[in-house]
Amino acid sequence: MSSVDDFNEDAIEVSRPRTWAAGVPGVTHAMGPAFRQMGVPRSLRALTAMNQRDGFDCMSCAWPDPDHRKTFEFCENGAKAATWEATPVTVPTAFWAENPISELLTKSEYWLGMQGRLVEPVYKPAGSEHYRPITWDAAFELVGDTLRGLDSPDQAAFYTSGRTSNEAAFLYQLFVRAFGTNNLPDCSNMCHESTSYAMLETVGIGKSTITYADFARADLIIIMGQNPGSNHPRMLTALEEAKAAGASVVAVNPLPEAGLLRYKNPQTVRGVIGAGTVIADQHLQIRLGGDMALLQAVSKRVLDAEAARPGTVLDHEFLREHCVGLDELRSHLARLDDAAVAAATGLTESEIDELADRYLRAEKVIITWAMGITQHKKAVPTIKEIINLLLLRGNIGKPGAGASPIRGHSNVQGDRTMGIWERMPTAFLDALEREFGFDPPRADGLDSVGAIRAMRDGRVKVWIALGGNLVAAISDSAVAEAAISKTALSVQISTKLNRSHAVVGEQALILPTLGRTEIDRQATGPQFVSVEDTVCAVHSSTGRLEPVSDRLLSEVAIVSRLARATLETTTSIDWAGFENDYDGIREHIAHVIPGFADFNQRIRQQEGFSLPHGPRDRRTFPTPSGKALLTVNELEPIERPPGRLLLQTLRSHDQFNTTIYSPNDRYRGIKNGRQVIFVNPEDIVELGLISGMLVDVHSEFSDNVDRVLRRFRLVAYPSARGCAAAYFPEANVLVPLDSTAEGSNTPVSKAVLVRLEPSR
Ligand SMILES: Nc1nc2c(c(=O)[nH]1)N[C@H]1C(S)=C(S)[C@@H](COP(=O)(O)OP(=O)(O)OC[C@H]3O[C@@H](n4cnc5c(=O)[nH]c(N)nc54)[C@H](O)[C@@H]3O)O[C@H]1N2
Ligand SMILES: Nc1nc2c(c(=O)[nH]1)N[C@H]1C(S)=C(S)[C@@H](COP(=O)(O)OP(=O)(O)OC[C@H]3O[C@@H](n4cnc5c(=O)[nH]c(N)nc54)[C@H](O)[C@@H]3O)O[C@H]1N2
Ligand SMILES: [Mo]
Repeated sequence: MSSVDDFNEDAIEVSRPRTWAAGVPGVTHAMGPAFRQMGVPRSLRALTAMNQRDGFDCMSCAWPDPDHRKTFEFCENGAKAATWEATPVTVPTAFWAENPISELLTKSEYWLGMQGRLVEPVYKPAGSEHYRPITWDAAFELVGDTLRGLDSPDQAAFYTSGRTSNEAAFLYQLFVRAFGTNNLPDCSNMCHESTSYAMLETVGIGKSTITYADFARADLIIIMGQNPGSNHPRMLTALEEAKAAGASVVAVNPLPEAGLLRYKNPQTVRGVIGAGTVIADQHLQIRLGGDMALLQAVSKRVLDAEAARPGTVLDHEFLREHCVGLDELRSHLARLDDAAVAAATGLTESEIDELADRYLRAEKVIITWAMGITQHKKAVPTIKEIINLLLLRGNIGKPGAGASPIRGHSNVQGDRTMGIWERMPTAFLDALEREFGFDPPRADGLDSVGAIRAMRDGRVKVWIALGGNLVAAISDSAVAEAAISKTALSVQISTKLNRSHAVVGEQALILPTLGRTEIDRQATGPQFVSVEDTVCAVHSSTGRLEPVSDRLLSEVAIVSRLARATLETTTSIDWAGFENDYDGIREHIAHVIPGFADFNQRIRQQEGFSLPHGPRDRRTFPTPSGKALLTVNELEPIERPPGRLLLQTLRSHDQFNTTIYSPNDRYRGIKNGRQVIFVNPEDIVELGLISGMLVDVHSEFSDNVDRVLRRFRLVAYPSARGCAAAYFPEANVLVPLDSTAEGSNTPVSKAVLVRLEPSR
């Protein structure tokens, strides 16, 4: 990013990485910052309401709630997310006159976030260098007039970040489609899109096939490309419980991530004073992008075992009744090249044999995955290989077994269910048409990468974002910033400042909104919203804190008023009614979206409810053939010329996506800085570099544009050989916009070819 960081590279302190992680709060780490920023009463009210049945859903990840919740049902990083939102600090009116946009452009994400909550709508007129306060009415009128003035609705794009509630998301897509476009890019395009594509094609539904309870019933849990210790800390409790019930755990990861190795649960005596629980029984330190080869090699061993002991290894009944493609898969894997597998994975035959043995010994296997799998060029076929391996032994649709993508944003899955997708299926559009009596647009809209291209090329002129920070989150930062700067109007609906407020169109608006922690009062009284977690469970979320300002509007209110300002006379939809009473929105959701019948009644049940899922519940696969598909996927080696490394971008322990809580990454031993690149010590020697020196990181793509990160500190780190790591979002400058995953169009943020040069 071009912004100056507050932490200069000389201040960075490096120490040994941790070998264990704590999942649920130790008082020191989780409660300390909360008490300091919010004061004790507000903190206690916030944190004790988090993930409770009558409280709000934690916004830090999509991990599900267990049936038996504890008083403190949150983790250290959930506490950081809640305090970041619930801070009483607000951006003062004088801020806008004091800080021209050119000044905001020099600030880091950390600095921007620390300015506090946004509390008044602000407007940057054409030709001005400053935002200035504007009334809500004038802001809505401006958006409505601008949208109505476009030549076509397709000249606008409407982004969503995955923190948005079901109710706001449903209303937003309704507004956008009633306006006349399917341009609904979202953060999922950069996240689990590859999962959605691969699973939709193979099992007919792009969502996890397990429930929370399945973890404790599994014999084997394989965690691929995921760092739960930092990004889904409450998952460590589920893994600890699974281990206590006899499961074994395998981690597949180029890094020895703290949470995968050992877990100390601060809510148990053993966790506080003991050595904790060893999480991974086997750690396969795979090369970046090697997973597809590994999965094929394990599936081949399964098929070989069946050939040696016919009738005893595969789940023949399941394969016969529910799957197609076994013969093709068998003949394809018979030709698997062991040397290609070794080169791609960097693993030994015996390591792969051990994993295959574990898989064969287990009756019930869960495979979980996240960004280490989804953000590769070959992410979609890799996930199809996960499905292949599971299907061979019937590990889908039985207790304790299944495919479990672990989603990131707390309601990213629900937003998709509600219709936030640029290519919703015909059945959904038909249902909208029936319910609301207008003809929704049918042509596919733009995804995130497509929207940036369209703004770059002048095809999209209005950019509206319901949350998020797209310029920072997407690849090719320079191109993305230039693209948004070309729009006629950019609108950000946000809780706090970020880079996307500094990268603006000719005119720009910031519309401040209530956060999930806050009480949402409307004409008919306080409202609650709903969310869907990573295992398809839907439950309510009720804000418990006094709003930080009485000038804020809820997301639902903002969307409802945007719709009224844009469409008032053209539809008969009762937008104002929705704002007054969210039950009215849920009533329509119940009619439009399968699985939501009696929504208003069932969401008020204590537990919420679980959405129907054919493969999970009844082994029915809603694919065109009605069967699960075993697929044939060609391995393609990732070329790494001599003197080059493969780089992945990942999250530190003290960030939430583009939000930076602190410059530290405790588990990886980093303090006071983020401009670091982690490289295996033997690679450092081989490259003729010295650990601790400053290097420039150049990516290498065929377009020959020099994309570079300057003055990054080289940190010797026990990564797989040939593989390096740096933090997202800083490293996004390295990835060209057109480098996307095949099929899903997700930016390729993992396994980026780079060259390191000593900084001058
Ligand atoms: N505290 C906190 N929580 C979060 C977030 C956050 O930023 N902060 N973000 C949320 C969001 S939106 C998401 S999507 C999730 C993200 O959760 P994660 O997917 O855990 O996020 P990353 O930090 O990208 O970590 C990627 C992991 O995959 C590994 N990996 C990278 N490449 C490969 C590969 O080729 N093969 C294998 N096997 N492993 C690989 C990396 O070493 C790393 O451990 O977390 C969510 N929760
Ligand atoms: N290189 C690289 N790039 C990546 C990734 C990676 O691993 N590597 N990960 C990708 C992934 S998985 C994701 S999900 C995307 C994330 O992309 P985004 O979802 O666009 O980014 P966030 O950083 O989560 O958005 C944070 C902003 O949302 C706003 N916000 C917070 N809470 C609320 C709320 O309640 N309402 C509203 N309206 N606004 C709110 C705040 O202003 C905050 O600054 O980034 C992707 N980009
Ligand atoms: Mo994500």
